[in-house]
Amino acid sequence: MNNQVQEIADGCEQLPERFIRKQDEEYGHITDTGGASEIPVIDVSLLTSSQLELERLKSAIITWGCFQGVNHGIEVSLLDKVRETSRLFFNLSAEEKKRYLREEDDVEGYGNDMVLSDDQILDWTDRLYLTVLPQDQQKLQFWPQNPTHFREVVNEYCSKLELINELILKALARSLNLDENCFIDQYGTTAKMTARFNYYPPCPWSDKVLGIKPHSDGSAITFLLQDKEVEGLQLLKDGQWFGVPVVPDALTINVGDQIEIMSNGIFKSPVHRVLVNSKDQRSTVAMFCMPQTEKDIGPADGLITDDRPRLYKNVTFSLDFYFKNYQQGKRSVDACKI
Ligand SMILES: O=C(O)CCC(=O)C(=O)O
Repeated sequence: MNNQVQEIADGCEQLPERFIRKQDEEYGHITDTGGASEIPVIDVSLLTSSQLELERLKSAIITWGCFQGVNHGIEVSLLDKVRETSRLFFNLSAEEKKRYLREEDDVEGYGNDMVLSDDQILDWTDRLYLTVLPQDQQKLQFWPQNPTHFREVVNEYCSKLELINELILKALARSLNLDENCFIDQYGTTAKMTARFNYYPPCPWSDKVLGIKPHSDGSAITFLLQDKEVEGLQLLKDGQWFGVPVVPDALTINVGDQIEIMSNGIFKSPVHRVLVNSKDQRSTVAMFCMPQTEKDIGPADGLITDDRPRLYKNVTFSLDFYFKNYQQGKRSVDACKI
């Protein structure tokens, strides 16, 4: 198992080779950036009542695969508690954090990249990865006991996200003139939510590393609670990288590969990456909502027509399948195309 990036960053005089990114292998030789993006800000509270907001949501997801959700109903004090809880965990001593270390061949727990090949480039980040829903699948041996309120805060946050997730899935279906339960029905009754607490230490060689390599998410919907001050997330659109600004109190919400498949490619699961900062640390909390991993999903019947034939096979999204593609810099969803 590698040393944690936080430890490497603390005592590092030379950048270890394994972290040096190969720009020419990252999604087609893209070197320039499109600057700050204009990712639409969507009022989540209007999605059940306003046709205009629904149209704006549809356009945001078709164009960017992503939006900044405001008026989502989660109190700012809870968002702050989630950030604080994450910060307190990463501030623990290396020894204490290692009590929650993931196993070598699994993602769940504290650690960094699973190394699947000798030439794999490592991400400049440490993470705590947990299954949060359904609650009976939580592996509590990986849940920090310090800070003591960790579990309570995370459970409260994810029960609120569950409601927003349902609202958005229904809104996405309605925006395509489908029955509003069309995507939710594919979820089945026990949907899954996983959490990734990301910590990016400052890196003196910030232009030579990536916090997270380019990838799309294997989820249906992802909710990202961004750092309040430090930016770093970028989205790939039309061959250019665009920075995703921090919008106060917003959740940055993107669709993942499973919605791309269910929508028969109308909605795009965006490729994104994370840059790191040379002076400031950054931390974020990503929550991935998806059907259970053994659940078969496919394009909605109502979206397969003579003009738009089925573009994807029916698939189950296993973690192995996802992470193999991720580490090779490939979108899993592209492997599902017919
Ligand atoms: O930290 C971020 O800004 C993005 C995190 C992310 O893409 C992920 O955890 O998959």
